[in-house]
Amino acid sequence: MSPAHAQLFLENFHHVATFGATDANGVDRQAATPEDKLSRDWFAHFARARGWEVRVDGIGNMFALLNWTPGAPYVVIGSHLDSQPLGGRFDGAYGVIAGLHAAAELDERVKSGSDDGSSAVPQFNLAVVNWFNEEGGRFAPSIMGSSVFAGLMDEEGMLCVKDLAGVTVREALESIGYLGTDERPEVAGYAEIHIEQGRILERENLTIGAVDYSWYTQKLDIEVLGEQSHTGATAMADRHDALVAASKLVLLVHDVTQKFDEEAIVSSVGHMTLEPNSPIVVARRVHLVADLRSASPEIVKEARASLIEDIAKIAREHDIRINVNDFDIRDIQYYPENGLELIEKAAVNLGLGVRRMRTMAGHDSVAMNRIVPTVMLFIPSVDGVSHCEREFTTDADMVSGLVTLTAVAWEMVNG
Ligand code: HGY
Ligand code: MN
Ligand code: MN
Ligand code: MN
Repeated sequence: MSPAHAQLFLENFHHVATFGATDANGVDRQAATPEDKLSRDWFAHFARARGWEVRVDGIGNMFALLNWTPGAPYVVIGSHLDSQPLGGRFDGAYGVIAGLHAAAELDERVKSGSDDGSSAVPQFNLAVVNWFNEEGGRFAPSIMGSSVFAGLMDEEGMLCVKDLAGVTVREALESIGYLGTDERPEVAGYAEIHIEQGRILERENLTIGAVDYSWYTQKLDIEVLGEQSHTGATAMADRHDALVAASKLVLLVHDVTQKFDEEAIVSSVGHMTLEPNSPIVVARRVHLVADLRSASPEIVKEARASLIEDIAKIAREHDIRINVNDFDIRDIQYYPENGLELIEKAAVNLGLGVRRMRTMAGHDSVAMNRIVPTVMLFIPSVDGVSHCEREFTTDADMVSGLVTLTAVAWEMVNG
Protein backbone atom coordinates (compact mmCIF):
# COMPACT_ATOMS: atom_id res chain seq x y z
CA MET A 1 0.00 0.00 0.00
CA SER A 2 1.46 3.37 -0.96
CA PRO A 3 2.18 5.95 1.80
CA ALA A 4 -0.27 8.26 0.01
CA HIS A 5 -3.06 5.69 0.29
CA ALA A 6 -2.24 5.02 3.95
CA GLN A 7 -2.34 8.77 4.58
CA LEU A 8 -5.73 9.07 2.85
CA PHE A 9 -7.04 6.23 5.06
CA LEU A 10 -5.91 8.07 8.22
CA GLU A 11 -7.46 11.34 7.03
CA ASN A 12 -10.74 9.55 6.36
CA PHE A 13 -10.65 7.77 9.70
CA HIS A 14 -10.14 11.01 11.58
CA HIS A 15 -12.82 12.73 9.45
CA VAL A 16 -15.46 10.10 10.30
CA ALA A 17 -14.52 10.52 13.99
CA THR A 18 -15.96 14.06 13.74
CA PHE A 19 -19.49 12.65 13.23
CA GLY A 20 -20.93 12.70 16.74
CA ALA A 21 -17.59 13.78 18.24
CA THR A 22 -17.67 14.59 21.98
CA ASP A 23 -15.55 17.23 23.73
CA ALA A 24 -13.35 14.53 25.28
CA ASN A 25 -12.27 12.99 21.96
CA GLY A 26 -14.90 10.25 21.91
CA VAL A 27 -18.03 9.80 19.84
CA ASP A 28 -21.74 9.58 20.60
CA ARG A 29 -23.06 8.07 17.32
CA GLN A 30 -25.79 5.70 18.41
CA ALA A 31 -27.71 3.54 15.95
CA ALA A 32 -30.00 5.42 13.54
CA THR A 33 -29.37 8.86 15.04
CA PRO A 34 -28.60 11.95 12.90
CA GLU A 35 -24.90 11.46 13.78
CA ASP A 36 -25.11 7.86 12.50
CA LYS A 37 -26.72 9.21 9.32
CA LEU A 38 -23.68 11.45 8.73
CA SER A 39 -21.36 8.43 8.87
CA ARG A 40 -23.69 6.39 6.64
CA ASP A 41 -23.89 9.15 4.05
CA TRP A 42 -20.08 9.34 4.09
CA PHE A 43 -19.83 5.53 3.61
CA ALA A 44 -22.22 5.69 0.60
CA HIS A 45 -20.36 8.64 -0.93
CA PHE A 46 -16.98 6.89 -0.59
CA ALA A 47 -18.37 3.82 -2.39
CA ARG A 48 -20.28 5.63 -5.14
CA ALA A 49 -17.30 7.87 -5.89
CA ARG A 50 -15.46 4.66 -6.85
CA GLY A 51 -18.31 3.27 -8.94
CA TRP A 52 -19.27 0.62 -6.39
CA GLU A 53 -22.92 -0.42 -5.95
CA VAL A 54 -24.49 0.56 -2.59
CA ARG A 55 -27.28 -1.52 -1.06
CA VAL A 56 -29.28 -1.07 2.15
CA ASP A 57 -31.26 -4.06 3.47
CA GLY A 58 -34.44 -4.28 5.57
CA ILE A 59 -32.68 -3.77 8.93
CA GLY A 60 -30.42 -0.90 7.83
CA ASN A 61 -27.27 -2.91 7.05
CA MET A 62 -25.26 -1.10 4.34
CA PHE A 63 -23.17 -2.86 1.68
CA ALA A 64 -20.71 -1.44 -0.86
CA LEU A 65 -20.39 -4.04 -3.63
CA LEU A 66 -17.35 -4.42 -5.92
CA ASN A 67 -18.79 -6.43 -8.79
CA TRP A 68 -15.65 -7.85 -10.42
CA THR A 69 -17.15 -11.17 -11.51
CA PRO A 70 -20.86 -11.09 -12.48
CA GLY A 71 -22.89 -13.53 -10.39
CA ALA A 72 -20.07 -14.52 -8.03
CA PRO A 73 -20.73 -14.47 -4.28
CA TYR A 74 -19.00 -11.88 -2.09
CA VAL A 75 -16.29 -11.95 0.51
CA VAL A 76 -17.63 -9.36 2.95
CA ILE A 77 -15.28 -7.22 5.06
CA GLY A 78 -16.34 -4.55 7.55
CA SER A 79 -17.74 -3.85 11.00
CA HIS A 80 -20.10 -1.20 12.49
CA LEU A 81 -20.22 2.62 12.48
CA ASP A 82 -22.61 2.95 15.43
CA SER A 83 -21.09 3.67 18.85
CA GLN A 84 -21.89 3.44 22.51
CA PRO A 85 -23.14 6.64 24.19
CA LEU A 86 -19.95 8.62 25.06
CA GLY A 87 -18.01 5.82 23.38
CA GLY A 88 -14.68 5.55 21.59
CA ARG A 89 -14.02 6.65 18.02
CA PHE A 90 -12.17 3.42 17.08
CA ASP A 91 -14.65 0.69 18.12
CA GLY A 92 -16.30 -0.54 14.91
CA ALA A 93 -15.54 2.53 12.78
CA TYR A 94 -11.93 1.47 12.34
CA GLY A 95 -13.05 -1.86 10.83
CA VAL A 96 -15.46 -0.20 8.39
CA ILE A 97 -13.02 2.44 7.16
CA ALA A 98 -10.16 -0.06 6.96
CA GLY A 99 -12.56 -2.30 5.00
CA LEU A 100 -13.32 0.48 2.51
CA HIS A 101 -9.63 1.26 1.98
CA ALA A 102 -8.67 -2.42 1.71
CA ALA A 103 -11.37 -2.69 -0.98
CA ALA A 104 -10.05 0.41 -2.78
CA GLU A 105 -6.56 -1.11 -2.78
CA LEU A 106 -7.79 -4.44 -4.16
CA ASP A 107 -10.05 -2.73 -6.71
CA GLU A 108 -6.97 -0.93 -8.02
CA ARG A 109 -5.08 -4.23 -8.16
CA VAL A 110 -7.87 -6.02 -10.07
CA LYS A 111 -8.39 -3.14 -12.49
CA SER A 112 -4.69 -2.73 -13.26
CA GLY A 113 -4.00 -6.49 -13.33
CA SER A 114 -2.56 -7.91 -10.11
CA ASP A 115 1.10 -7.24 -9.37
CA ASP A 116 1.72 -10.59 -7.75
CA GLY A 117 0.96 -12.68 -10.82
CA SER A 118 -2.17 -14.28 -9.34
CA SER A 119 -5.27 -14.30 -11.58
CA ALA A 120 -6.26 -10.71 -12.29
CA VAL A 121 -9.96 -11.31 -11.69
CA PRO A 122 -10.56 -13.06 -8.35
CA GLN A 123 -12.96 -15.99 -7.94
CA PHE A 124 -15.19 -14.04 -5.54
CA ASN A 125 -16.44 -10.47 -5.50
CA LEU A 126 -15.75 -8.17 -2.55
CA ALA A 127 -18.20 -6.18 -0.43
CA VAL A 128 -17.72 -3.78 2.48
CA VAL A 129 -20.38 -3.77 5.19
CA ASN A 130 -21.56 -1.33 7.85
CA TRP A 131 -23.73 -3.42 10.19
CA PHE A 132 -26.74 -1.81 11.88
CA ASN A 133 -26.74 -1.49 15.68
CA GLU A 134 -23.84 -3.65 16.75
CA GLU A 135 -23.61 -1.81 20.08
CA GLY A 136 -27.16 -2.21 21.39
CA GLY A 137 -26.90 0.96 23.50
CA ARG A 138 -30.09 2.54 22.11
CA PHE A 139 -31.88 -0.59 20.85
CA ALA A 140 -31.32 -3.93 22.64
CA PRO A 141 -30.12 -6.54 21.84
CA SER A 142 -26.68 -5.76 20.47
CA ILE A 143 -25.17 -7.26 17.29
CA MET A 144 -28.63 -6.79 15.78
CA GLY A 145 -28.04 -6.08 12.07
CA SER A 146 -25.59 -8.92 11.48
CA SER A 147 -27.70 -11.34 13.57
CA VAL A 148 -30.76 -10.58 11.40
CA PHE A 149 -28.57 -11.01 8.30
CA ALA A 150 -27.34 -14.38 9.63
CA GLY A 151 -30.90 -15.49 10.38
CA LEU A 152 -30.29 -15.53 14.15
CA MET A 153 -32.78 -12.76 14.92
CA ASP A 154 -36.17 -12.03 13.30
CA GLU A 155 -36.16 -8.87 11.17
CA GLU A 156 -39.78 -7.92 11.80
CA GLY A 157 -39.34 -8.44 15.53
CA MET A 158 -36.21 -6.29 15.62
CA LEU A 159 -37.90 -3.49 13.60
CA CYS A 160 -40.45 -3.22 16.45
CA VAL A 161 -37.83 -2.85 19.23
CA LYS A 162 -38.21 0.52 20.99
CA ASP A 163 -35.67 2.86 22.55
CA LEU A 164 -36.21 4.64 25.89
CA ALA A 165 -38.24 7.36 24.12
CA GLY A 166 -40.54 4.73 22.58
CA VAL A 167 -39.16 5.18 19.03
CA THR A 168 -39.03 1.88 17.10
CA VAL A 169 -36.07 0.70 15.03
CA ARG A 170 -38.26 1.00 11.93
CA GLU A 171 -39.17 4.64 12.72
CA ALA A 172 -35.58 5.52 13.53
CA LEU A 173 -34.21 3.99 10.31
CA GLU A 174 -36.98 5.68 8.27
CA SER A 175 -36.17 9.03 9.92
CA ILE A 176 -32.56 8.87 8.65
CA GLY A 177 -33.49 7.38 5.27
CA TYR A 178 -31.81 4.00 5.84
CA LEU A 179 -34.70 1.53 6.00
CA GLY A 180 -33.83 -0.34 2.82
CA THR A 181 -35.40 -3.04 0.71
CA ASP A 182 -32.32 -4.12 -1.26
CA GLU A 183 -31.48 -7.77 -1.72
CA ARG A 184 -28.77 -9.07 0.61
CA PRO A 185 -25.52 -10.14 -1.13
CA GLU A 186 -24.65 -13.85 -1.24
CA VAL A 187 -21.67 -14.25 1.11
CA ALA A 188 -18.74 -16.63 0.57
CA GLY A 189 -16.75 -15.49 3.63
CA TYR A 190 -16.42 -12.70 6.20
CA ALA A 191 -13.42 -10.79 7.60
CA GLU A 192 -13.53 -8.17 10.36
CA ILE A 193 -10.74 -6.11 11.89
CA HIS A 194 -11.35 -4.43 15.24
CA ILE A 195 -9.49 -2.86 18.15
CA GLU A 196 -8.77 -5.46 20.86
CA GLN A 197 -10.48 -3.52 23.67
CA GLY A 198 -8.12 -5.32 26.06
CA ARG A 199 -4.46 -5.24 27.08
CA ILE A 200 -2.91 -8.44 25.70
CA LEU A 201 -1.38 -7.16 22.42
CA GLU A 202 -0.06 -4.03 24.12
CA ARG A 203 1.42 -5.99 27.03
CA GLU A 204 3.14 -8.47 24.68
CA ASN A 205 4.19 -5.73 22.26
CA LEU A 206 2.40 -7.43 19.33
CA THR A 207 0.48 -5.74 16.50
CA ILE A 208 -2.01 -8.34 15.22
CA GLY A 209 -4.38 -10.65 17.09
CA ALA A 210 -5.88 -13.67 15.31
CA VAL A 211 -9.13 -14.27 17.19
CA ASP A 212 -9.67 -18.00 17.78
CA TYR A 213 -12.76 -17.92 19.94
CA SER A 214 -15.30 -15.61 21.58
CA TRP A 215 -16.57 -15.82 25.18
CA TYR A 216 -19.99 -17.11 26.15
CA THR A 217 -22.16 -14.12 27.03
CA GLN A 218 -25.68 -13.47 28.19
CA LYS A 219 -27.69 -10.59 29.58
CA LEU A 220 -30.42 -10.52 32.22
CA ASP A 221 -33.26 -8.04 31.74
CA ILE A 222 -34.44 -7.32 35.29
CA GLU A 223 -37.56 -5.41 36.38
CA VAL A 224 -37.91 -4.54 40.07
CA LEU A 225 -41.49 -3.57 40.99
CA GLY A 226 -42.02 -1.89 44.39
CA GLU A 227 -44.60 0.65 45.53
CA GLN A 228 -44.49 4.39 45.03
CA SER A 229 -44.88 6.42 48.22
CA HIS A 230 -43.88 9.69 49.93
CA THR A 231 -40.24 9.72 51.06
CA GLY A 232 -41.22 11.88 54.04
CA ALA A 233 -44.63 10.74 55.13
CA THR A 234 -44.24 6.96 54.74
CA ALA A 235 -42.97 4.92 57.72
CA MET A 236 -39.86 2.86 56.89
CA ALA A 237 -41.72 -0.35 57.79
CA ASP A 238 -44.39 0.49 55.23
CA ARG A 239 -42.06 1.05 52.26
CA HIS A 240 -41.55 -1.23 49.25
CA ASP A 241 -38.62 0.63 47.79
CA ALA A 242 -37.69 -0.71 44.34
CA LEU A 243 -34.41 1.23 44.30
CA VAL A 244 -33.13 -0.23 47.60
CA ALA A 245 -33.83 -3.73 46.29
CA ALA A 246 -32.26 -2.93 42.90
CA SER A 247 -29.16 -1.50 44.59
CA LYS A 248 -28.64 -4.76 46.51
CA LEU A 249 -29.07 -6.58 43.20
CA VAL A 250 -26.38 -4.49 41.47
CA LEU A 251 -23.90 -5.45 44.19
CA LEU A 252 -24.89 -9.13 43.92
CA VAL A 253 -24.19 -9.09 40.17
CA HIS A 254 -20.72 -7.71 40.92
CA ASP A 255 -20.00 -10.00 43.89
CA VAL A 256 -21.10 -13.25 42.23
CA THR A 257 -17.77 -13.24 40.32
CA GLN A 258 -15.99 -13.89 43.62
CA LYS A 259 -17.52 -17.36 43.82
CA PHE A 260 -15.22 -18.39 40.94
CA ASP A 261 -11.52 -18.26 40.10
CA GLU A 262 -10.16 -14.76 39.56
CA GLU A 263 -11.22 -13.33 36.16
CA ALA A 264 -12.99 -16.61 35.26
CA ILE A 265 -16.17 -14.59 34.81
CA VAL A 266 -16.95 -10.90 34.34
CA SER A 267 -20.29 -9.33 35.21
CA SER A 268 -21.81 -5.90 35.79
CA VAL A 269 -24.93 -3.82 35.48
CA GLY A 270 -24.44 -0.99 32.99
CA HIS A 271 -28.00 0.14 32.39
CA MET A 272 -30.57 1.26 34.92
CA THR A 273 -33.77 3.32 34.64
CA LEU A 274 -35.87 4.47 37.57
CA GLU A 275 -39.54 5.43 37.91
CA PRO A 276 -40.74 7.99 38.74
CA ASN A 277 -37.17 9.22 39.48
CA SER A 278 -38.22 12.11 41.74
CA PRO A 279 -36.35 13.22 44.91
CA ILE A 280 -39.29 12.83 47.31
CA VAL A 281 -40.90 9.71 45.87
CA VAL A 282 -40.00 6.14 46.86
CA ALA A 283 -39.23 4.37 43.56
CA ARG A 284 -41.92 2.06 42.25
CA ARG A 285 -39.95 0.52 39.35
CA VAL A 286 -36.33 -0.02 38.40
CA HIS A 287 -35.27 -1.60 35.07
CA LEU A 288 -31.71 -2.86 34.88
CA VAL A 289 -29.62 -5.04 32.59
CA ALA A 290 -26.87 -7.36 33.85
CA ASP A 291 -24.12 -8.61 31.51
CA LEU A 292 -22.45 -11.96 32.34
CA ARG A 293 -19.49 -13.36 30.36
CA SER A 294 -17.04 -16.23 30.67
CA ALA A 295 -14.91 -18.61 28.61
CA SER A 296 -17.02 -21.29 30.32
CA PRO A 297 -20.79 -21.48 29.65
CA GLU A 298 -21.09 -23.61 32.82
CA ILE A 299 -19.68 -20.79 34.96
CA VAL A 300 -22.15 -18.27 33.51
CA LYS A 301 -25.02 -20.71 34.12
CA GLU A 302 -23.86 -21.33 37.70
CA ALA A 303 -23.53 -17.60 38.36
CA ARG A 304 -26.97 -17.02 36.87
CA ALA A 305 -28.52 -19.72 39.09
CA SER A 306 -26.94 -18.17 42.18
CA LEU A 307 -28.28 -14.73 41.19
CA ILE A 308 -31.79 -16.06 40.61
CA GLU A 309 -31.76 -17.50 44.14
CA ASP A 310 -30.55 -14.25 45.68
CA ILE A 311 -33.07 -12.23 43.68
CA ALA A 312 -35.90 -14.36 45.08
CA LYS A 313 -34.60 -13.69 48.63
CA ILE A 314 -34.52 -9.92 48.02
CA ALA A 315 -38.06 -9.98 46.62
CA ARG A 316 -39.31 -11.78 49.75
CA GLU A 317 -37.34 -9.51 52.10
CA HIS A 318 -38.79 -6.34 50.54
CA ASP A 319 -42.20 -7.81 49.67
CA ILE A 320 -41.79 -6.73 46.04
CA ARG A 321 -41.88 -8.41 42.62
CA ILE A 322 -38.75 -8.94 40.51
CA ASN A 323 -39.09 -10.20 36.93
CA VAL A 324 -35.97 -11.64 35.25
CA ASN A 325 -35.66 -12.43 31.52
CA ASP A 326 -32.63 -13.90 29.77
CA PHE A 327 -31.64 -12.28 26.45
CA ASP A 328 -28.74 -11.63 24.06
CA ILE A 329 -27.35 -15.11 24.77
CA ARG A 330 -24.29 -15.81 22.60
CA ASP A 331 -22.67 -19.21 22.72
CA ILE A 332 -18.91 -19.61 22.44
CA GLN A 333 -17.81 -19.25 18.80
CA TYR A 334 -14.64 -20.96 17.54
CA TYR A 335 -13.14 -19.40 14.38
CA PRO A 336 -11.83 -21.74 11.65
CA GLU A 337 -8.19 -22.92 11.77
CA ASN A 338 -7.45 -22.02 8.14
CA GLY A 339 -8.58 -18.46 8.78
CA LEU A 340 -6.21 -18.18 11.76
CA GLU A 341 -3.36 -19.45 9.57
CA LEU A 342 -4.28 -16.86 6.92
CA ILE A 343 -3.96 -14.03 9.44
CA GLU A 344 -0.71 -15.42 10.89
CA LYS A 345 0.83 -15.84 7.42
CA ALA A 346 -0.15 -12.30 6.35
CA ALA A 347 1.20 -10.77 9.59
CA VAL A 348 4.49 -12.68 9.45
CA ASN A 349 4.96 -11.70 5.77
CA LEU A 350 4.51 -8.08 6.84
CA GLY A 351 6.96 -8.49 9.72
CA LEU A 352 4.25 -7.91 12.34
CA GLY A 353 4.08 -9.65 15.71
CA VAL A 354 0.97 -11.83 15.86
CA ARG A 355 -0.69 -14.25 18.30
CA ARG A 356 -3.94 -16.13 18.65
CA MET A 357 -6.33 -14.82 21.26
CA ARG A 358 -9.92 -14.91 22.48
CA THR A 359 -12.37 -12.05 22.42
CA MET A 360 -14.40 -11.26 25.55
CA ALA A 361 -16.23 -8.52 23.66
CA GLY A 362 -18.96 -9.49 21.21
CA HIS A 363 -18.63 -8.60 17.53
CA ASP A 364 -20.57 -8.96 14.28
CA SER A 365 -18.14 -11.74 13.39
CA VAL A 366 -19.77 -13.80 16.16
CA ALA A 367 -23.01 -13.78 14.13
CA MET A 368 -21.34 -14.23 10.73
CA ASN A 369 -19.23 -17.15 11.96
CA ARG A 370 -22.48 -19.07 12.33
CA ILE A 371 -23.12 -18.99 8.57
CA VAL A 372 -19.86 -18.52 6.61
CA PRO A 373 -16.09 -19.01 7.09
CA THR A 374 -15.10 -16.02 9.23
CA VAL A 375 -11.82 -14.41 10.27
CA MET A 376 -11.42 -11.76 12.97
CA LEU A 377 -8.31 -9.64 13.44
CA PHE A 378 -7.37 -7.36 16.34
CA ILE A 379 -5.00 -4.41 16.63
CA PRO A 380 -3.83 -3.02 20.01
CA SER A 381 -5.84 -0.73 22.29
CA VAL A 382 -3.76 1.68 24.37
CA ASP A 383 -4.29 0.75 28.06
CA GLY A 384 -6.92 -1.74 26.83
CA VAL A 385 -9.57 0.94 27.28
CA SER A 386 -12.79 0.89 25.19
CA HIS A 387 -16.47 1.90 25.35
CA CYS A 388 -14.99 5.09 26.72
CA GLU A 389 -13.92 8.45 25.26
CA ARG A 390 -10.32 7.68 26.25
CA GLU A 391 -10.25 4.75 23.76
CA PHE A 392 -7.10 5.06 21.62
CA THR A 393 -5.09 3.20 18.99
CA THR A 394 -2.04 4.62 17.19
CA ASP A 395 -2.05 5.59 13.49
CA ALA A 396 0.85 3.18 12.92
CA ASP A 397 -1.10 0.22 14.35
CA MET A 398 -4.20 1.20 12.36
CA VAL A 399 -2.18 1.21 9.11
CA SER A 400 -0.50 -2.12 10.00
CA GLY A 401 -3.95 -3.60 10.55
CA LEU A 402 -5.23 -2.18 7.26
CA VAL A 403 -2.34 -3.71 5.29
CA THR A 404 -2.87 -7.07 7.02
CA LEU A 405 -6.62 -6.99 6.33
CA THR A 406 -5.89 -6.19 2.66
CA ALA A 407 -3.58 -9.21 2.37
CA VAL A 408 -6.10 -11.50 4.09
CA ALA A 409 -9.01 -10.23 1.95
CA TRP A 410 -6.95 -10.80 -1.23
CA GLU A 411 -6.35 -14.43 -0.23
CA MET A 412 -10.05 -14.87 0.54
CA VAL A 413 -11.38 -13.41 -2.74
CA ASN A 414 -8.96 -15.66 -4.64
CA GLY A 415 -10.53 -18.67 -2.96
O1 HGY B 1 -21.47 -7.02 23.30
C1 HGY B 1 -20.38 -6.54 23.03
O2 HGY B 1 -19.36 -6.87 23.62
C2 HGY B 1 -20.28 -5.53 21.89
O3 HGY B 1 -19.49 -4.43 22.27
N1 HGY B 1 -21.57 -5.12 21.42
MN1 MN C 1 -17.35 -3.13 18.24
MN1 MN D 1 -18.48 -2.01 21.26
MN1 MN E 1 -34.06 0.15 30.18
